[in-house]
Amino acid sequence: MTKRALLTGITGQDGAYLAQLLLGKGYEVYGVIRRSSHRGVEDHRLRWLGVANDVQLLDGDLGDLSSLLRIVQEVKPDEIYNLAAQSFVASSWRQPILTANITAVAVANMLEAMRIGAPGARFYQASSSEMYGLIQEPMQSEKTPFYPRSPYAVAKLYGHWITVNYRESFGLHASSGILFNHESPLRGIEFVTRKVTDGVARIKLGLAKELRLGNIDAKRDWGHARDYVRAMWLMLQQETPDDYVVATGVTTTVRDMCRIAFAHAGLDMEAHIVIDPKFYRPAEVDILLGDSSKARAALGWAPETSLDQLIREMVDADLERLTRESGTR
Ligand code: NDP
Ligand code: GDR
Repeated sequence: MTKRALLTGITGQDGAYLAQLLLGKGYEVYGVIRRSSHRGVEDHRLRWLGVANDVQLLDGDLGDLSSLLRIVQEVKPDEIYNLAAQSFVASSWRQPILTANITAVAVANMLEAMRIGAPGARFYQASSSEMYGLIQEPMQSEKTPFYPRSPYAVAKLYGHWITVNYRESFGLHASSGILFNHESPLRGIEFVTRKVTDGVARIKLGLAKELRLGNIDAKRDWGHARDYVRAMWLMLQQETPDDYVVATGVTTTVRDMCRIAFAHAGLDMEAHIVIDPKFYRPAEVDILLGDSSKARAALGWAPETSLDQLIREMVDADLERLTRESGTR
């Protein structure tokens, strides 16, 4: 029997890589797409991976329970991956209520839609290392206490706990992946890695002179999205639902990540970076470093891409795209 997977957030970075992975495994892949999104622009990631014609997109919005119920009843999915969110931390201070509605409360919408429409399905919730916030332990595992530092992280905590609660209350096969930062050439341009690789490519091609950044002393545990969606799938293949940290176990400053990008393009970083307080956040997460030993042991998961390889791949992709777009060669 062909398995059916339903993805929210299919037009985002992880949705695109996960759709590609699942199609490769022979799944029928369905994705929720909001009409307020401009199709053609918003599914550019699926096109970049060459899978846009192989997925079936259905109108819906995470904030609209009726649309989710209809979709779940129509698709009858075996697996549901809830990836949709207002996912940009900096925006969550500017749009705290929207962030709460979509990143927090709407997780209950998706769980309710599954409980009513497809109670036998398996559910994945996209939880986040941002939930650790103000760090309580040098390496963060499933047992580390949470201390959220942004409206986004507060919202993700609700999503995390409502998933655990539905598992414990209703016996649903619901798992939560506490994923540390993961990036790719398909990363949104507002996130720091992509902002840097796009900026470096622009400077290299003479399209820009400087790159304005905020707190470059922040440290993150960065991996490749392609590796991380594999962990999502593995979680739903387990007999028993559970929560897992997914991380590389290496932390790097934004400054050193920039160093990799500038060096790869043969540019002098000090000559181009400008620190702009506009990009400082009201409260910062200074450092994240994940302990993914549980996922490694129970799922047999391990990351396959180093930060060096990841950033070089992103710089190359941005150079290629901008060269094409600007007609520079
Ligand atoms: P993106 O920001 O790239 O994608 C977010 C997706 O959510 C988009 O497809 C967007 O659709 C969709 N979406 C937003 N609002 C709604 C809505 N109201 N109804 C339906 N869909 C909506 O995120 P990523 O792919 O990077 O991340 C996937 C998930 O994992 C998110 O929940 C994120 O918070 C979480 N996460 C991400 C990490 C990372 O490092 N990437 C780490 C840990 C957790 P549209 O195209 O229409 O805007
Ligand atoms: P993050 O990712 O907030 O960790 O959330 P982001 O790339 O936005 O920031 C990482 C760190 O870089 C610092 N920084 C800047 N960030 C941005 N975006 N722009 C800048 O100019 C800049 N300068 C410095 C930030 O202050 C921060 O410390 C991501 C998202 O994908 C979440 O959805 C996800 O849950 C977490 O990762 C894990």
